[in-house]
Amino acid sequence: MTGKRAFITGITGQDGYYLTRLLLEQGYDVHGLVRRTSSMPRRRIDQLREEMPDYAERITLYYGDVTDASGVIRIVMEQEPDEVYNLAAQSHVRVSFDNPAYTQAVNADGCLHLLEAVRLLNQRKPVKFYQASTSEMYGGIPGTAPQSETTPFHPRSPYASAKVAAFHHTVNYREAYGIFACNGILFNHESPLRGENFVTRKITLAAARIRAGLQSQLALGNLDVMRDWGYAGDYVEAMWLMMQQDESDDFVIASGETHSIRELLDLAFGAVNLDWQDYVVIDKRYLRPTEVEFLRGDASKARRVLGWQPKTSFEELVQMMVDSDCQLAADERRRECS
Ligand code: NAP
Ligand code: G4F
Repeated sequence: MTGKRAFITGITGQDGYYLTRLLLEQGYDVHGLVRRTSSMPRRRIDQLREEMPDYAERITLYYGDVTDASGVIRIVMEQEPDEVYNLAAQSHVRVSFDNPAYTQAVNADGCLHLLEAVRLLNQRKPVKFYQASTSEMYGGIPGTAPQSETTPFHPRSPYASAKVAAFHHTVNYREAYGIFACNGILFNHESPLRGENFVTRKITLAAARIRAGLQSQLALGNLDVMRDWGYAGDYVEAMWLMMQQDESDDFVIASGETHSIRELLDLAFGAVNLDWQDYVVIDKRYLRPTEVEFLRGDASKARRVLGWQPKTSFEELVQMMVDSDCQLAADERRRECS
């Protein structure tokens, strides 16, 4: 047991699941912020509690919302965590064009509220802060050179602009108040627990459901983009490693490879012996007013300073997601037939 206490916003999300799992294994007590909704969207945390029954008692959840500064500050001051991970976000880039002000409130102001809480607590005891920054901040940078910590930002969506603001808030609190505050600039990372409206999961789920006879078509947007995709389970290790350093800093976390959506389609549909060209249609609803065409990260600083590198290849990631979605499709089919 480390006896350490972590506070995670966004604990119900994909990364929240993997980070909570890692921290419990490291001996932490994990405290998490959950939003009150009518439908209780806690399936990932419930899954974790079932998978790790001996650790279930060490997860404590609080109702709250990062847009509510008073609530966030009260929880942090009362619980006195050693480490705060701000993963909460309106995390869908396309949706951010429809809800720009809301995205700004959650993704930028939410971070500022957490930083204020950390600044106040830091007057009482040392506390470390992690901000979930993103490769989307590089956005429209021309060319195909890998993006590193020194690449300038060029946000191409309300999501990315808000994340750039949060990035700078984090750096500013580090410089102004001397608090331990770091940015993980994470490139796309996926898993079987990825939200179903992100392109990887949308594709692996569709491949599995089409194979099982549950779906006949897959509607997608822009197929011409390139992304640097990694496995979320590997990437949360980098978050934790950043927080174990003596000095806070900002790190790119990426696989260093880039792949097209067509390659992703080849792999996912190939894994279930189908040809995606027979099923994919283009739907303008999924296009974005401005697009991020090309992402490939240079994580050499993380390798050098943190000793971090990804363990899961792109091919293994897609296979893992297809296998999991085939299982879900089989369960769905059984339910339909019973
Ligand atoms: P996710 O699955 O969409 O999870 C987002 C989490 O934020 C959920 O727990 C969500 O709660 C919570 N949330 C949303 N609005 C909130 C609010 N107003 N107050 C409190 N909580 C709120 O995203 P993810 O993939 O795990 O990503 C985690 C973080 O990393 C996000 O900040 C994302 O922007 C960033 N990021 C992700 C990637 C990636 O490729 N996955 C790459 C770079 C950066 P509900 O369950 O109630 O919706
Ligand atoms: O899977 P996506 O929605 O992820 P995107 O936009 O790259 O954002 C994700 O990664 C970021 C890190 O770079 C995170 F910060 C962010 O929170 C999120 O996790 O889309 C990937 C690409 C885009 O270029 C999109 O235009 O896929 C293209 N795409 C094509 N058809 C589609 C679709 N994306 C989605 N979601 N749905 C489609 O039907």
